[in-house]
Amino acid sequence: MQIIDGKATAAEIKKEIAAEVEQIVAQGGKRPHLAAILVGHDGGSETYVKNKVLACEACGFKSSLIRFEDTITEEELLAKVKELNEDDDVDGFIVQLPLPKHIAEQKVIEAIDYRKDVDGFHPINVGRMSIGLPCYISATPNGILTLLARYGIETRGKKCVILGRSNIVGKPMASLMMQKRYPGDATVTVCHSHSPKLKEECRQADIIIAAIGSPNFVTADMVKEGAVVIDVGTTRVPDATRKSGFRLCGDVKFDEVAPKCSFISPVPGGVGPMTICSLMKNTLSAGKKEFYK
Ligand code: L34
Repeated sequence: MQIIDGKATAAEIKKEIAAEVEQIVAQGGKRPHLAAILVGHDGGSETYVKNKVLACEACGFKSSLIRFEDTITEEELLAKVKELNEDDDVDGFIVQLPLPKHIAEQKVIEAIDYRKDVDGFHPINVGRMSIGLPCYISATPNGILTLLARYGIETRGKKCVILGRSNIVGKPMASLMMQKRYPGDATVTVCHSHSPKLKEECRQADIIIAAIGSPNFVTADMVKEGAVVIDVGTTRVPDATRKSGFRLCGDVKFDEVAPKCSFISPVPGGVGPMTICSLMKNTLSAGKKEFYK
């Protein structure tokens, strides 16, 4: 069994990005600039956005963090999105999700200029991704593809079961794993809360990608000997023994599942750091105007 080290892989890639940025700047090019909008004080979002700002520093990017209280109106948020769309210094930006309930997330996502949508959430990027055109690919699925490739994990003709059908992970993951190239060419099954034979599907899987946000959902009896298991879950569960009062829990019951796996990604230190690293790659592409002028 081999543990997939997302933290180390992300660190390596950030070094590669930083080297490229220094080269761009040395040749008189522009330092990529990522802006992030954070609304409210959700604990997870605070941590993830802080990690994104730190990653920008590690890559040699300029970053701007724009904070609003959760009392902000939808109109005010949309006005900020418009301002960032029109700011020539900003190469790409994100609006960290989730947003407060009184704001329509989809409306905000669609207000972002797709040429600056480094999250890859805009329907134009989602559509282009699904037919294999150059575009921003959403960070979590792209981070998972990078891990599969860097660890040389075979995906061609493999049965891949994806647990969860969210717009930011499950759906794009399914479309990428079935794309006609490596990593991809897999036979993909998407399971969710209404799938009657979820356990049986998992037991037949060569690759399981768990993205349901349900702590310890995947147990040893659901995993075939030699399977590859990727854990996308990051749920905060109360833990009185920790200074923070919580610990991060994946969707996979790691201790009992790991011994059966050929490869497994841990939580923390697996997919999370790769999500941030993929956002950095997209920001570099945005700075270079790689996909859109
Ligand atoms: N707009 N909203 C937007 N873009 C995104 O790409 C995200 N996502 C998801 C939530 N909302 C978003 C993230 O940034 C999830 N996500 C994310 C990013 C980073 C980490 C986890 C999720 C991460 O760094 N995880 C670390 C542990 C961090 C901790 O200590 O809590 C890990 O090792 O898994």
